[in-house]
Amino acid sequence: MILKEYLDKNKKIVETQLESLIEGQAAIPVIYEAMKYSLLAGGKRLRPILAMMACELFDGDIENVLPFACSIEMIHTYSLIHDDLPAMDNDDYRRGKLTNHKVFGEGYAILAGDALLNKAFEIIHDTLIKKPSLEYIKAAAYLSKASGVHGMIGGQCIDLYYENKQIDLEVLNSMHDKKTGAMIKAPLVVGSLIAGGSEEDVLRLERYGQLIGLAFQISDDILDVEGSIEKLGKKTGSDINNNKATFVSCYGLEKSKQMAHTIIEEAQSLIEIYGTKGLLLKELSNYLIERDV
Ligand code: GRG
Repeated sequence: MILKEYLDKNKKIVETQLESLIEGQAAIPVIYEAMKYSLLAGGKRLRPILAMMACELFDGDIENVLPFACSIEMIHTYSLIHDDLPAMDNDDYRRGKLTNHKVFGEGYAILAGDALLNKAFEIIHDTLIKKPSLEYIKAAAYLSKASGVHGMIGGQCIDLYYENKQIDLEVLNSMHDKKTGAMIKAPLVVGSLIAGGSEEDVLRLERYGQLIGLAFQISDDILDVEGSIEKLGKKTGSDINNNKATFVSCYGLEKSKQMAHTIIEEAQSLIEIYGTKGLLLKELSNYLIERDV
């Protein structure tokens, strides 16, 4: 199957599932509207799709990985809502719409992010109750760490700390490995674990995730300079305006593009071992640095 078909098909599956997971909630004012507003606002659904691809690579059943995949998208969406707040990046547009706090106010935006994070772990725990296998528990534990201080939140803290300060390249890499990379690695590890991949496979997919996560971040920095607001659905130039150190500000545009290509080649060589079964992952890694959205 070609990549575009796969992405379209699985995006629909994820979105249908997200809608049903967030439907029929208790009648508490505003909060569900605020949660749904951002969760169902589109987006590439890259992270859940990575979990599905990893699961299928090891012949796992998509139904089994779907609760984890949707939980990962909820955690990702919460991080975007919080990242857009005035106290963080202070953005007005996301996924082509006004940001959550612009519509519902800062209080509800903070709570909607918190609620999506809690909902994600509620879904995971309900899944563990139904299927308390060691692999599922390992997947849940990995995701908890990846989204916390040792992963995404830690990366965001480094980012915040270094605003308006000089950052060395080692710290820049470590920041992105945590802030962006952790939530790209997590779905690949989770998908592999759920499908019963071997320890070696899980580690290989984790390394592959680390590499494509880095390339994805480089392309994000490039798009912040070269991308268009219409396609991206958010304003560009936000890194420069917020005095953020990025790959582009450290290395320049051309070198950043070269670096992204080299990193993707290394990622692709890692999964060569899976032959034609790994072709979708290979195509996806090309898409990550060629995208305009
Ligand atoms: C806990 C207060 C508090 C805040 C957390 C951790 C955090 C805020 C933010 C970090 C998340 C972040 C914005 C990382 C950058 C990664 C990135 C490139 C996000 C955009 O992902 P895409 O392009 O977006 O996949 P779509 O909209 O397609 O899902």
